[in-house]
Amino acid sequence: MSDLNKFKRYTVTSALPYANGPLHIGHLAGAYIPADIFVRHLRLRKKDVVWVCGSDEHGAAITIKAKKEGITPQQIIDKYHQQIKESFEQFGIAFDIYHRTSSPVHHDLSQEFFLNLYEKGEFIERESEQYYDAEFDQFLADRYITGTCPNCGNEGAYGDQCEKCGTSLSPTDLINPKSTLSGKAPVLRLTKHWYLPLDKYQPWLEEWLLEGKKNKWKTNVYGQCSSWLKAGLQPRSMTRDLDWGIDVPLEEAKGKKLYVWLDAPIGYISATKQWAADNNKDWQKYWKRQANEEDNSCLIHFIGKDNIVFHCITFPSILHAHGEYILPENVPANEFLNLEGDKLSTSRNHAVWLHEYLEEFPGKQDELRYVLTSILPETSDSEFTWRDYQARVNNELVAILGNFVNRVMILMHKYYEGKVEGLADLKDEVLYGQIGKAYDSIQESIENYKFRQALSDLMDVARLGNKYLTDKEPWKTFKTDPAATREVLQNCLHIIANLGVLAQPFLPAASKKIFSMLNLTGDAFSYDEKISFEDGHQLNTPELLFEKVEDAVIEKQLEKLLNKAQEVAEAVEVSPAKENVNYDQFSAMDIRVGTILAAEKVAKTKKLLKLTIDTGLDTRTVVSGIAEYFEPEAIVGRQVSILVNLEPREIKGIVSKGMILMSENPDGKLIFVTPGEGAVNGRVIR
Ligand code: B3M
Ligand code: ZN
Repeated sequence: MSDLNKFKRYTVTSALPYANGPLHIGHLAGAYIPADIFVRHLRLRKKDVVWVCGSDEHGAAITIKAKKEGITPQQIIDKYHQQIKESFEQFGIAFDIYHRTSSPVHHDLSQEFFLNLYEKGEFIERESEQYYDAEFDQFLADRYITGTCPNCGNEGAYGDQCEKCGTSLSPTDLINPKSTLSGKAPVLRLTKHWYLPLDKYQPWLEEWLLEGKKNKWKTNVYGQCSSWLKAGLQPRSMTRDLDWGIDVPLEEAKGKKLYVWLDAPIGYISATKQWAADNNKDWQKYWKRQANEEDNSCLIHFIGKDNIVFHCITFPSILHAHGEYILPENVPANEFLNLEGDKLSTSRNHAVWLHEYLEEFPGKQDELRYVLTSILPETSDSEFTWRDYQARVNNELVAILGNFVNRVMILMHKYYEGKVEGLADLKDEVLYGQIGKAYDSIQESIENYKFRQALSDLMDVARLGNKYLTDKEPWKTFKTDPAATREVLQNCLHIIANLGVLAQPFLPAASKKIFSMLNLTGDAFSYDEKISFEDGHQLNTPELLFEKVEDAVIEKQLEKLLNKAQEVAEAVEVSPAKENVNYDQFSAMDIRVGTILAAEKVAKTKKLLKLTIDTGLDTRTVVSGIAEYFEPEAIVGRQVSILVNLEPREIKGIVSKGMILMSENPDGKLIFVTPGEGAVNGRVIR
């Protein structure tokens, strides 16, 4: 049995979704379905476990969405928190609490954390110059400042963006800047931010992560961590000059907010606090180091791969710096789920939305759980297609599991009016042994985060049942050997009951249906509860566990995806065409394939990254205004298109040679213009 068994208590977390849009199948496959299976399993093992989640309600994700919908951040979070919470509930995701980071408990705890680190002198304090409104006593970030766009001359450009030409800006880029509060010209003033010295924690992290977790963590997770450590960690600012978020609890930091990635993971702890208060528990047992190490709780974070750095580097560093908290035992992050050959995308509306699925497929939660569990992106990206959904439901759920249960139930009713006689236990030794093995292997797989394997082992039990029934052919012996016939069918009932038990973490609704058909009561059957039938036990009327998915249903979904893509394409505003150039003008531009070798933030800027590019001609530096959209760590190794003969320009003291070609998605987020597969550094793009 796995390592997990040494713990008395479990604290399980799933990434807090941003309350800025509905949930889709990618979310489910990343951090929710795996955790739901894991937690249901622990509960069946009668473990003490709390599973927390909630809405992440701070950060640019929220304010940008509010701006886009023309409502306040508060309205955005209220709207989507409610919708997300309801979708999770209807889908049957069984969190102990679905909390929110706008709650006072959370604000208090986040400030407490900040102060704790502050008082220990953990933060590095650094100053840089930013615009300030002396009359209103406030720094002017983003929309608090307007001026003339240096790009298109629009006089009403904001401090973060010109809405006319779409250029993204910093306040210091604006010509004739004005405060939107006082209408006056701002002054430059130094502003201070507080940085977490990740470089200082690096030796500790290396020891904890590289030594401690090497053999236990998934290779995709461990690999990402070790490459960041190899690149060397840098201090990271934990405060922002923003108007939405949690106040930095320092007199001298008035108007500043905590960085969203400081407060969000603390959301796990505040959610636990709220749950404990509601349920008469002690939250500290689930989060703090106990006097006796063996009494510590086991902390597991379920997340998607884009959140690995925050859960494996930043948050553990914060917990470590604080000192009183336990650290994650494992972070079984999943890779990404694609949809119909393309990345899931909120902005392109290329997604299967959970609330729409629940509406269009009422009562079919288990079908989606099943399909997504079978294709979980556990070790690499995977893909959802509607045809595959149909095939898995029809050929597996209906044809294997549903069919076995149904055949047995029908025969039991046909031959014996649904009455069990004699035979309380499973009598066939071979079957008995095989089912026992399935119990072991399924649990072992779940505890090692191999949910696809566990599900496949569960289906093997149903296959075993079908084979047993087909081999024994009770319909042929009914007249000639009544005792043997009854034994075969009642052995099958035992297989069904065990399927009911084992299916609980994966297919909770089907498993309830099974118990109800068998007329076995009880809310949840733990693994070690012995299932037996009393003499004279009456079965209930059979009902179908699953229904076939017809072609028309699938075609409708495929059409819907196409229509959505069409709508989005039509809604995107396209800037007017520029004047013609001749061929020579075009070919004068030397555009090549290159690869990003290194990336780092340019000090004292929000938007700039210093990139080191292998252009095939040389290795050179390019300063690019993409820092708001990409984490430096995430783009190293990426192929890009680069204009190599642009005149060198000095930007913030760095000589930039060339320009990376970018475009934007419908939300205005910058995206790379990526060379196609097989592109080679230095080759000309023409
Ligand atoms: N709100 C979700 C995301 O990056 C982010 C997770 C927070 S977990 C503490 O999509
Ligand atoms: Zn402009």
